[in-house]
Amino acid sequence: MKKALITGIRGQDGAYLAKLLLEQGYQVYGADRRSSDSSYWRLEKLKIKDKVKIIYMDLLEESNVYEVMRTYKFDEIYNLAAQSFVQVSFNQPLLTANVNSMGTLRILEAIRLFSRDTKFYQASTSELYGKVQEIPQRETTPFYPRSPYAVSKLFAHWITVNYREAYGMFNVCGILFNHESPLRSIEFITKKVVNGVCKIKLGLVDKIEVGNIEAKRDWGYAPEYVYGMYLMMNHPNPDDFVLATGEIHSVKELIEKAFSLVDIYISWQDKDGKIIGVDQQGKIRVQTNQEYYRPSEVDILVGDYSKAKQILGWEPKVKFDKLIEIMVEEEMKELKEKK
Ligand code: NAP
Ligand code: F7E
Repeated sequence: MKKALITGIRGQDGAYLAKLLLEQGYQVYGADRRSSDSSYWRLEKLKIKDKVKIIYMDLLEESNVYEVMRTYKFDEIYNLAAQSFVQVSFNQPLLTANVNSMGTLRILEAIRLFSRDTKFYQASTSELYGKVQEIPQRETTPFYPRSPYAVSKLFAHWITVNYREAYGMFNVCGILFNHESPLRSIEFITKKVVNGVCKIKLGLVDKIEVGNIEAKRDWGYAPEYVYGMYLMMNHPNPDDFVLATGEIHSVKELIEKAFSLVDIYISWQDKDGKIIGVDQQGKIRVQTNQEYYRPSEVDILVGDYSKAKQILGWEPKVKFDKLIEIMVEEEMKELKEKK
């Protein structure tokens, strides 16, 4: 039985990956940091909480990381832990760098010293492309990060590659474009919009406030992306792969799609106060607020996943429309249950 460690076990991807690895017959360990909140709601929702062994390993605490590597000698480690919210990285750049960059290096050093046969997956990101140098972005596209988050992940990406080249370690980087699900945290735009739209439909709130609606992303479905992580780790040659859908949609389209699914006409107010359309009840439904703009934005991301398709046989089935349908349906169900 293979033994895998997932850092970031409480996060969206950690939960889906744990479920997948358990289904594949792995013994799954989840690395967690101490928190006053003892709930593991995502693992519970997927009905796997009792099957995952939780161990404490804060990426900021070097001795934790070393001790865990020395003790367990995992077959595979999936490093999903991160300060993953781009906007917060502008307010907490040092914390972001410490967790995302140094945290990754702490694990790599521990593997190099104590557990050399452990395979390592690094959660790299489409944010590395930032101010994009070509469209669509592929593995060979030069990086141009645009946030402290992206810069921190750039270090993590290259140090993972460097340890592969320097020490012959089995290290892979998955350069994953945005992937979403009902388990997404509320601060990210898909979940925020879906949650807000469903609450408006149920009469719980009047409007949502958002930032830059012109930004364009390539949004996929998280369970399919964690399957890609597993394929990368189980391929004979360690390499780096883009996972994406190849479809591009703006935040505005996301909002329009979500409102259309609950049959509500959208009325907008932009950040200069200009109103576009008023709904049947005379209400503004979407308000643009400067607070949600970023100091430097990533305007457009769209990935080319042909390498993953060719070498791993990976291909996404759930594209934008279906993704938003899944999220709206699940959100509506949950909100009605809570009511
Ligand atoms: P997420 O939901 O934000 O989960 C990140 C997890 O990391 C959280 O459970 C968090 O713990 C944990 N963590 C934060 N700081 C830590 C520390 N010091 N020590 C130990 N654990 C710590 O992220 P996700 O969406 O699942 O993404 C997984 C990974 O993929 C992240 O590295 C992210 O940057 C990267 N990524 C995500 C996407 C995407 O679209 N989802 C795309 C590309 C790359 P708490 O629960 O205690 O806060
Ligand atoms: O923003 C715009 C915002 O926060 C998407 C993380 O998983 O994917 C994620 O990072 C876009 C941006 O995701 C709001 O300005 C407008 O252009 O959902 P997001 P992200 O920044 O793309 C990458 C691949 C990761 O690696 C990250 O870990 O939407 N936007 N209005 C807004 N975004 C938010 N959050 N909230 C708004 O109100």
